[in-house]
Amino acid sequence: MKTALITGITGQDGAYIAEYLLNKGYNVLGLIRRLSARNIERLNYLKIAGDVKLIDGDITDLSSIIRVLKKDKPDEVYNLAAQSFVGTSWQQPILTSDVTAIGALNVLESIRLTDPSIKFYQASTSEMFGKIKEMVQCENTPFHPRSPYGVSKLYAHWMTVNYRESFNMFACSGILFNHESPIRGLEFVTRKVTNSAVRIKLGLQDKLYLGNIDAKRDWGHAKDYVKAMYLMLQHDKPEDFVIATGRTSSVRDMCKIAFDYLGLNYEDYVKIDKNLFRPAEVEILIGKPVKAEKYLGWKAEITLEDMIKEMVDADMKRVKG
Ligand code: NDP
Ligand code: GDR
Repeated sequence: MKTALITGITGQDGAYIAEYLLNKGYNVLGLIRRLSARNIERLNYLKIAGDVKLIDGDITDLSSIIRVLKKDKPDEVYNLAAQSFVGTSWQQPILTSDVTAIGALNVLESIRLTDPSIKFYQASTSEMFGKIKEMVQCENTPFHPRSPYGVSKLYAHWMTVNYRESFNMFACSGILFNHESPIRGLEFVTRKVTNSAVRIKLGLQDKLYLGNIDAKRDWGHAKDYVKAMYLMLQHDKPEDFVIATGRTSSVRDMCKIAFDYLGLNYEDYVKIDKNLFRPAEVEILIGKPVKAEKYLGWKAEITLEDMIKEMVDADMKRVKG
């Protein structure tokens, strides 16, 4: 039986990869930081909280990671922990760098010091492409991050590549484009829209305030994307992969899907709040997941339409109680 350690297990992707690995027969460990109230709603939502072992630790604290690696001896480490909200990264750039950049280095260094044969997955992001240099982005597209979050992720990405090249570690960087689900955080735009559309439909809210609704993203489903993480660590050699759907849609298009599904016209409810615009925007992203398809046999399966409808249905259930 293989053992996997997931940092960020309480987040969206952490919960889905935990579920996926449990179904594959893994012993699943999750690093969980100390909070005044335990935050395991997503693990509860997927009904797996009792099936994973949660271990206290924080990726900004090297010794806590070393301790768990020494004691529990995982075969694979999925480093998903991060300050992952782009908007907050301008308000808290130093914390974002400590967690999202140096945190990843702490995990890599802990592996190097304890057992360099442990396989490592780094949660890299399409935000590293930022101000895009090619219309469609692949593994060879040059980077130009546009936020402290993107810069921090780029540092972690290059450290992953560097540890692979320097110490021959099985370290992979998955460059994942946006992926969402019913357990996406409420601050991210898809879930903000599905939750608000439901509340508007039920008469609990009048308007939905958004920032730049002309921004375009390549949106997939988290359930599809965690499979790619697993496949990267089973590949015969450590490499980096772009994971995307290959289709881009605007925030406006996504609003239309959610509101239409509820029989509402989004234009009657969506208002623009200039304060929600970002200091530097990533206008458009579209990924080209050809390498993942060729070498991992991976392809996105769930469409944006089906995913948004699933999110609306889940929010309707939650809001109605
Ligand atoms: P979430 O924000 O949902 O989850 C982040 C996780 O990191 C949470 O479990 C959080 O714990 C944990 N965390 C934060 N700080 C620390 C810390 N100091 N020590 C230990 N754990 C910490 O993110 P997602 O699940 O959406 O994303 C997973 C990863 O993938 C992130 O690294 C993100 O940047 C990256 N990514 C995400 C994409 C997406 O579209 N979702 C696309 C590309 C990359 P807590 O619950 O206590 O806050
Ligand atoms: P992103 O996701 O920044 O791409 O990062 P987010 O959903 O926050 O924004 C997507 C786009 O929507 C625009 N937008 C708004 N965004 C939010 N959150 N709230 C709004 O009101 C709003 N109005 C318009 C944004 O300006 C942006 O263009 C996500 C995170 O999961 C990262 O961790 C991950 O690395 C990337 O996806 C890939």
